[in-house]
Parts: sequence; C-alpha cells; structure tokens
Amino acid sequence: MDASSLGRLVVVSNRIGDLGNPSASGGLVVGIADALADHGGMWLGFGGQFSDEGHDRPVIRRVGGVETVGIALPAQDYSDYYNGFANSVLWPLFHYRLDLVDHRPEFLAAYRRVNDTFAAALSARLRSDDIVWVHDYHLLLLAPALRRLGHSNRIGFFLHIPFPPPDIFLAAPNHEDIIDGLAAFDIVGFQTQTDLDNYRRAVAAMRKQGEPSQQAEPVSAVFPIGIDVEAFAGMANKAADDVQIDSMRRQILGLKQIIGIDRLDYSKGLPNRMQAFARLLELHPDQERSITYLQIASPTREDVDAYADIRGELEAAAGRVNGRHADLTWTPIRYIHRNVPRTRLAGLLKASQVGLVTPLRDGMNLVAKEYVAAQDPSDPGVLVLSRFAGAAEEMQEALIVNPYVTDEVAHAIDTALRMPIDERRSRHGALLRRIEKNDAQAWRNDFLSALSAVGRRSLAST
Ligand code: GDG
Repeated sequence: MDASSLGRLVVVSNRIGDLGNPSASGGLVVGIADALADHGGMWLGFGGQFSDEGHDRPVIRRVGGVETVGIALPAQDYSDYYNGFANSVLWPLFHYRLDLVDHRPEFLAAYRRVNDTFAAALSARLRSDDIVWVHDYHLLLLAPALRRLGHSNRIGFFLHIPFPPPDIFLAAPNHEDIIDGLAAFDIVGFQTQTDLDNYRRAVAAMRKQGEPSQQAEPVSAVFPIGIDVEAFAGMANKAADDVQIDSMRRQILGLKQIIGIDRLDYSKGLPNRMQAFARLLELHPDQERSITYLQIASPTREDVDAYADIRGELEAAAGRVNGRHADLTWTPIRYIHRNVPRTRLAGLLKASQVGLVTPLRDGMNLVAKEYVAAQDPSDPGVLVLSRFAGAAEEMQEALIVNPYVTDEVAHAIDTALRMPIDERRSRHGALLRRIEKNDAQAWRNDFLSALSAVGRRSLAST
C-alpha cells in the first residue's frame, strides 16, 4: 500500500513540536511536520503544563489540517519519568554507559504511569483507521497500553537512539517489559543495522532464558533518519546576510575554522574532542595561529546530575587548552554554551573548513549530515566522523575515527586541514549524493509505507 493512501497520521512523542514555526526547531520537527502536513492528522505529546497546578486539560492547537494535543502531567511524575527513567536510566544504558545509570524505583513507576496517561489521552481521540507513529525511548510501553484499551490500529515505533548489545540491555530493570512492549507494535524501526542486530540478539537471548512472555514478534527494520538537504543548504546560503557571521568571518580572516555543534551531552564525546584538538597543537605546532576551533554546546537536561558534571568537565578542558596555548591575538578554542538560531548554525557550518562529529555513541547524528549539506560543493570542507555515530554506516567517505584514540582524531583533523581540493570535492560529492538519497522524506515515506503494508492485527493475537 502506498503511504499516501492511508488514513490520518497520528504522531506521538515526548514533546510536541512548534508547527507554527517548525524550522526554528530541530530537523526532526520539520520532518514530522511535513509528514503530518501530507496526511493530515494529529501530534500528541506533553504540552509543558503541570496538572497539579490546575492545568488538567490538554492544550489543543490547529495549524492547517494538523492538530497538536499537548497533554498535562503531574510535575513529580514528569520529572521522575523524563529526568528520571528516560534520561537517568534509558539514555545512559542505551548509549552503553552503565556507569552513569541512576535508577530509583519511583522512576520506573512514573514511566509506566506516564505511558498509560499518554495512551488514555490518545485513546479518547483515536479513530479506527488512524495509523500511529510513536517516537523514541520515552514511550517504549505505549503500544501495550493502547492494546489494553482495545485499539487494533497499526502502530509503529522508531527508536532515535542506539539499541545496546544484549549484555548491556539486560541490565535495564524492566528489560522484559521493554521487549514485550515493543512486541505490541506492528513495526519497530532502528537507525542502523547494528541497532537492529542488537535488538534481535536481545530478543533471542531472552527467549533462550525463557524470559519473554511475548507471542508475536513485530516487523523490525532499519530506517536511517535524514535531513532536508536542499532546505538546509538554502539556510546556509541565507546566513550570508547574518551580520554576526559576517563579523565573525572578518575576525577569523585567514584562519581555518574547525567546528563542533552538539547538545551538551556526555554521549557526544566533547572532552575527548577537546583533548584531541590540544594534541593536534602539540603534534603539529605549525598549525598554531592558523586554526581556530568553535564549539557550540547547547544546554540540555540541566536537571540531571550527569549533565552538570559534563558541563564542568568541558569548561575546565576548554580553559586548560586556552590557558596553555592562547596569546594576546589568538584564542584556539571558542566555547559557546548557548542555544544558537538554526539559520546561524547553518552559516557557521558553511564557514568552517573542518566539521568535527566525534560522539562516543550516537543513534545517527544529524549534524554530520547538516555539515555536508551546508558546504559549498566547489570548495567543500572535510567531515571528521566517529565510527560510533550511526551516520558512519552511510558516510564512509568522511574521515572515520575512533573518538577514544586521541592521537588518531588529532591526526585526522590535521589530514582534513591539509586535504587537497580534488580529494575534498570527491569525498564531499559522494557524501552529498548519499544524504540526498537518504533524506528526511525518504525516511518518513519508507517508514510509513512499511507500517501501512503490515496487516492489521487482530487483538486476539496480542
Ligand atoms: C537524537 C539522537 C539522532 C544543536 N544545537 C543547536 C541546535 N542543534 C540541532 C542540530 C541538529 C539537532 O539539534 C541535533 O541532532 P543530533 O542528531 O545531532 O543529536 P540529538 O539531539 O542527540 O538527537 C541522534 C537524532 O535524535 C534524530 O533521530 O540523529 O543520534 O541522539 O539538527 O543542528 N539547533 C539550534 N540551536 C542550537 O544551539 N537551533
């Protein structure tokens, strides 16, 4: 079945995006907004209002043929579910960081309650021919809750973050529930083949131990997320009118700029990256004063302890490198802990000769794709990319590095800075063709076609 012949599309995610101004938000919001605009439908998520402050009713907005439903939650439940189970248990665990897991019993209870609340709010509005697309690790238990309420709609799930190997996954306090929960979806989608393999191995490992109670197994497949390449390139060109970018260009005139753009998250490998930059200055002193490294680290999840720790660590690292190498006329690292408007980000990526994307583990990493999209094809910069970013599966023409090996990253930055134009063009051309082929539209069409192709499940079989 063609995705365009479907009924209403219902998207469910932790937060709803701003459909009035999608391009101000991340690429994901734009991708989902476009899918909703194509099909007409509804986007349901937490609306930001707390029910114990008297805001019990969902906030409903309508933009064109699309309705957003922002539900209210009790403040303590939201915190235990979002800061707690989602971001202090699932996020570190799914990024292979058992050392950072901080589990408390009330977190899991709140996670279950919030998934049930989402299901109840959706249930009241769901039509029988709607197809439902659920996003990410916050809502792993949504499908079983909807099935319990009697809905046999097609329900798909997409995991934006990695799925860890079984030995790590089995450390999740509710790993049986997660596998059972995923089995209640019709399709479970992952970013990479590695994630899909890990999921299938976890199911097999649990079956061997006789653990899962699930009967059915959902269709599982890889759907690498992409960006709208043309729109991002357009934004990068438009940023030429940005006075701040213009003034920055004049200040760094003659210097080659290395750029990193990340949420300030420990999965992004930022301290390792700064160390690699420092090592570059030691190994290649001739690069001093001819390069500058701009790191934008946007604030995120500041109520979670591990995020306060990474912030302190990074500020110390940037201070150390600048203290050691800066002089009156040259600052090696410019570190910005602030949110930057999206058009300006595009312009900064375009104005940089090296893009550094070196997460320790990442579902995909859209910045890698945005960097390629923003380049001038006749004089493109070079992408240095971690082998542990999902994007590395598709982007082998980047300089692929192991982010844990400081000298390897330092060497790759040096290679990128010295790369002849012919090689830069040919690597960039290959990368650009690939991200154009696997763009945001291909991602959502492939997912929705696969979801519409599965047979409707009879509730008796679940
Ligand atoms: C998760 C997965 C997966 C960054 N700083 C600012 C800002 N950004 C934008 C970037 C990019 C987006 O946010 C970040 O996307 P990433 O993919 O790099 O990483 P996560 O946020 O961790 O996203 C990831 C993704 O979901 C999609 O499936 O790729 O692996 O972890 O678009 O440009 N945007 C603005 N200001 C900032 O300061 N406006």
